[in-house]
Amino acid sequence: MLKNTIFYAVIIFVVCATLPSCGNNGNITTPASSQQLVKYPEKKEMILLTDRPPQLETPLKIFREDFTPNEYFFVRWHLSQILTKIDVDTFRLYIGGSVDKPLALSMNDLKTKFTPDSVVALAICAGNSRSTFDPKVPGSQWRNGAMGNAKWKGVKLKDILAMAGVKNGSIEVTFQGLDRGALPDVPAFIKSLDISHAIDGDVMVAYEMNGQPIPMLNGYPLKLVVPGWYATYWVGSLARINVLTDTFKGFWMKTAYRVPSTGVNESPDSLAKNTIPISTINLHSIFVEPDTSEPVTINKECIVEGLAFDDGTGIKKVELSFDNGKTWQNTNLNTELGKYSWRRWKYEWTPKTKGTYHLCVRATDNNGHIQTDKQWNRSGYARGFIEHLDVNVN
Ligand SMILES: Nc1nc2c(c(=O)[nH]1)N[C@H]1C(S)=C(S)[C@@H](COP(=O)(O)O)O[C@H]1N2
Ligand SMILES: [Mo]
Repeated sequence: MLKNTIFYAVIIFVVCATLPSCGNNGNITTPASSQQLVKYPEKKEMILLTDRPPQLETPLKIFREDFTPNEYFFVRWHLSQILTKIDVDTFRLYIGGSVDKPLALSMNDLKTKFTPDSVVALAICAGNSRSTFDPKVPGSQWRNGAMGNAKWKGVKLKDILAMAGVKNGSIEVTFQGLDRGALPDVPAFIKSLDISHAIDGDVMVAYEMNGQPIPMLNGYPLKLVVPGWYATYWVGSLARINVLTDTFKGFWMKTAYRVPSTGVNESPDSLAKNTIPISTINLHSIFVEPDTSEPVTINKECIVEGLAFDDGTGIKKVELSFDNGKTWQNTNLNTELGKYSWRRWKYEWTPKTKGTYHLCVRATDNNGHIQTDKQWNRSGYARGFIEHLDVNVN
C-alpha cells in the first residue's frame, strides 16, 4: 500500500512538474466542465484531459457517424514515455514464455504468413462517463467520449499462438507495449488474459483501423483487440506476448482496473472487500442527439438518437421515456454492424406542447437484462445506469 502511495506521489509530481494546469488535489485531470480543444499529430480537434500522458476525448457530435474516424478516436495512455515514431522495418512482435518456438514477427510476417481477419468492435475505456458518477470519484473525468467504434484488421491471436506452439500447462498470456514510465520503478503497462480467452478466435492483433494504419497515438503499429472487453486490455504499441504457467501478478491486473467481485456495483458507505479484474463491457445506452445547445421547436420533428452497446450479447431493444421514466416508448434500431459493434437507435419525436421534457434511455440485451437507474463503484468504471437528458421545447 505504502509502495503504491509513493508510486502515485512520484507520478503526480512528475506530471505536475510538466503540466501548468495540473490541480493540487492529486487528480491528474481537467475538470469535466472545461472543454479545451487541442490538435495532436494525426488528430483533429479533441477534448484535452491531460497532456502527459495524452488523454484525449472524442467530441460527442462525432458519434453521429457509425465508425469513429481515426483522427477523432479517443486516446488514453497511462505512462508518460510513449512512442512518437518507430522504424517498422526493424520492429518485431516477440512471442515467448511457455511456447515450443519463440517468435519474432515482422510487420511483413504478420501480413503475409497469416490469414487476415477483421472485426467491427467498440473500444471503450473502463472509465468512460466517469464524470457523471455521483458521488464523484477520482480519475480522469471523461464524459461519454472515451470510446469509439472501428473496423479492425489483423491476425487472430489464436493463429499466432498456434505458430509458436503453446505448451501444456500454460494458463495465461500477457501483453506489453513499447510505452514506459518516466522512472524505472513505474510498473510497465502489462495486461493478461486467460489462455482460453486468448485462443477463443475473437482476440486479434490488429495492424489496421478503419482501413488505415493505426494512428501513432492509438498504438501504431499493433494493437491488441479484445472484442466485448474494456479497452484497458487493448494494449497498444504491442511488442511482447508472453505465455505463462502461472497467474500474472503485475500492478495493472492486481491493483488497478479492478471491480467488486459481485459486479460493478458497490455502495459508497460499504465498499466491497473482494475485487476482481474488470472484464466485459457493461450494457449501456447514451444520447447523441438532440444537441441541447440548439432549440427544439414545438410541432416540428426532432430526431432523438443515440447508441447502445454491451459485451456482444446483443441489443434486443432500446426504450425512451419523455416523462422521467414513468412511461417508455420503443425506438428503432439500425442494422447491426457486428456483434461487438455499438448499435444505433433512433426515435422521431414531434413535441406537441412547450416546456422541459425529462428524457431517459434504457437498453435491454438479448438475455433480457435491462439497464437500471442506480449504479456506483469507487473507481467510476463500467457505467451502465440510465442516462437522462433535459430538453427544452419552445
Ligand atoms: N501500451 C498501452 N496500451 C494501452 C494503454 C496504455 O496505457 N499503454 N491504455 C489502455 C487503456 S486503459 C485504454 S482505454 C485504451 C485506449 O486506447 P486508445 O488510446 O487507442 O483509444 O488503450 C489501452 N492500451
Ligand atoms: Mo481505459
